[in-house]
Amino acid sequence: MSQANIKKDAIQGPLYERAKAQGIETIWERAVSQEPHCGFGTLGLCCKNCNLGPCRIDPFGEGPTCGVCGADADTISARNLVRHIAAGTSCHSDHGREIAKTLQMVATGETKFYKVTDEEKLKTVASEYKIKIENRTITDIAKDLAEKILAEYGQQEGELKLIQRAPEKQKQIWRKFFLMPRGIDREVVEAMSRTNIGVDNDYKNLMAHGMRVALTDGWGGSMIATELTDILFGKPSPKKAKVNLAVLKEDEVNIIVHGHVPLLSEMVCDAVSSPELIALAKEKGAVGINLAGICCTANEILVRRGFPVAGDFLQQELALMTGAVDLMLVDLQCIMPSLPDIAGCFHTKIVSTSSKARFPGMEHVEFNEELALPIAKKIVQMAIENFPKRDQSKVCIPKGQGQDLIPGFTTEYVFDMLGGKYRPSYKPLNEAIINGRIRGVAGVVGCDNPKMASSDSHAILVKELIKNDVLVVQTGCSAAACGRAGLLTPEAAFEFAGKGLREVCEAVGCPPVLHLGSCVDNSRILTACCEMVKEGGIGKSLDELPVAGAAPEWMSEKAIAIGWYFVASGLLVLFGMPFPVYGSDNMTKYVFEDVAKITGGKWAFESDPLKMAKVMIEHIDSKRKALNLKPMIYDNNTGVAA
Ligand code: SF4
Ligand code: MSK
Repeated sequence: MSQANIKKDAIQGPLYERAKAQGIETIWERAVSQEPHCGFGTLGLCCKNCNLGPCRIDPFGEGPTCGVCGADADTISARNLVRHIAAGTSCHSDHGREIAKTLQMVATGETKFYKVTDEEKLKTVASEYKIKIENRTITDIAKDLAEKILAEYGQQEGELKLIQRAPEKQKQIWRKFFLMPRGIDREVVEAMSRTNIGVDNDYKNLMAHGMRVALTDGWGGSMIATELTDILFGKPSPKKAKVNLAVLKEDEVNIIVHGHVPLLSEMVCDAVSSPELIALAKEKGAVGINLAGICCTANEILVRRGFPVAGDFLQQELALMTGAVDLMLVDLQCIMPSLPDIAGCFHTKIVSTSSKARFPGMEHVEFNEELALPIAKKIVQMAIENFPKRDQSKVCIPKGQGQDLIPGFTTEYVFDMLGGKYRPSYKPLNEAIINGRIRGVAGVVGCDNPKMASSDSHAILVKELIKNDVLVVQTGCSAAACGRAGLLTPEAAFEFAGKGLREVCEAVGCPPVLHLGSCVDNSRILTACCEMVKEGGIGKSLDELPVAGAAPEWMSEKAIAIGWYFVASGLLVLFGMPFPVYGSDNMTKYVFEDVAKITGGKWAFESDPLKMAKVMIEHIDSKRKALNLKPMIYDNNTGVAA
């Protein structure tokens, strides 16, 4: 029952050894200390939803078969899963709400530190919300759009606006099976209500609502976050950048931004180029100010501004172990509460900034949009003032300058990249799939997790996919992992890609692995799939496309929500580890069989990255076969014939 495989990972390296030598505990020790994980929890068989319990079901049928209230394994595991989906959806949707609120403040003049950067995208999205565009100012359009979106969070009836982007068949399925989301907060509140003791006890009915909540995330909260961030800060575009802990500088003030919502980090990007702060840094003995990121804040400032990525989720503690971080500022999501303890071993200051996420042991400087830039400058100044306290004898930064990568691809950029300036279209991509130069498209996304046995699941999986001519799109920490492995460069096509994909990458000069941004930017994968359907020739609906998705090392409830919105949208999703349902035969059957009959989407769990690639490639090939597209040869490392 326990996950005995704690990663002995290349990611750990000398910084981990350093922590161990100094007796500093990191995620790897804590992971081991939790072994064996609770079997009831792993199987989804424990419930603490009321004070009659906590209750647990005996998976071997020798003990209790239901909780005190009579809830059985099906009900308990379904309720738990729906609560995970609701929590993940809440995170992404609340992120979207903060961006919408900022757009509103821009329009009403409550903040002067942000502006509408992408007017064209503002008009496009506003039209989808049926807002009048002609003869109106950008400010008026932005005000209406922000108001309509904020109202949509509490909308009681009707359908979300951006979900109308989906192909007709998906919308018909969602309407037929009552999966179509009405309002964002509404669906999450209903999920919490249904999962109370004595409310919804039918696992199928619970899971239908779970899918409705997940769809609210992908086509609602996350898509809103992506679209409005593009409107405020501009659409990302490909640019040269660097990734890994070597991007920290011995002779500069090192600032790390960590978390998810890019409202403060964008301001920090501006603050670090302020002449007076650079002068102050020099006065304090530094050569300059170096800004880098961790987790999805990193991805946000990477894809829009080209700032380097120091690391992903698993590397947040190791970044502090360099002894070279003068200040790490965090907002919310994926931030380990262990950070202040490690920072305390060095001179590093850690600053929390969100009223929603406070951490014992962290200094708090509360962010607000009205004073966004002054707050960012204050935090940068704190970092500079802290630089002279750095003990250079304790500094240990990995050698090198950081690995090159080209991030910043979007749904829209594919038009320009493949279609050319004068005939923007998805036709070249679809044609490349039809003629077999590209076999299909795979999204490889999500977290990293010390439970995974393989030292680098993301890179192994992605290399196998591109070797077999599958174009890969990425977001989140998975993109950072593959970036570190050198897969996000055009040159990677020559080294790792199959012949067909290599030719396409060579012709357009793009990497075989495209970085689309942060976790909320998984919504770009949905919209890109919609464009592929619209273009025609490779399927009339999302479930017909030769595409597949994977989160090899998922850990967050957000990943569960993301996985479910892709499956509910008709796609195959593989997780490296199962979510907790195996304790219920009915729920297991629901996940593996029943859901496919409803949405056309599928779940699979596989921890071996090469076998994972095999499942994805076979799925893509089955879709190609159904579309009568050219059959492909499968060059596999698993020793299993295709
Ligand atoms: Fe136990 Fe039922 Fe209460 Fe859950 S809801 S803790 S199964 S009594
Ligand atoms: S940051 S959710 S560890 S991808 Fe978006 Fe990384 Fe997973 Fe957090």
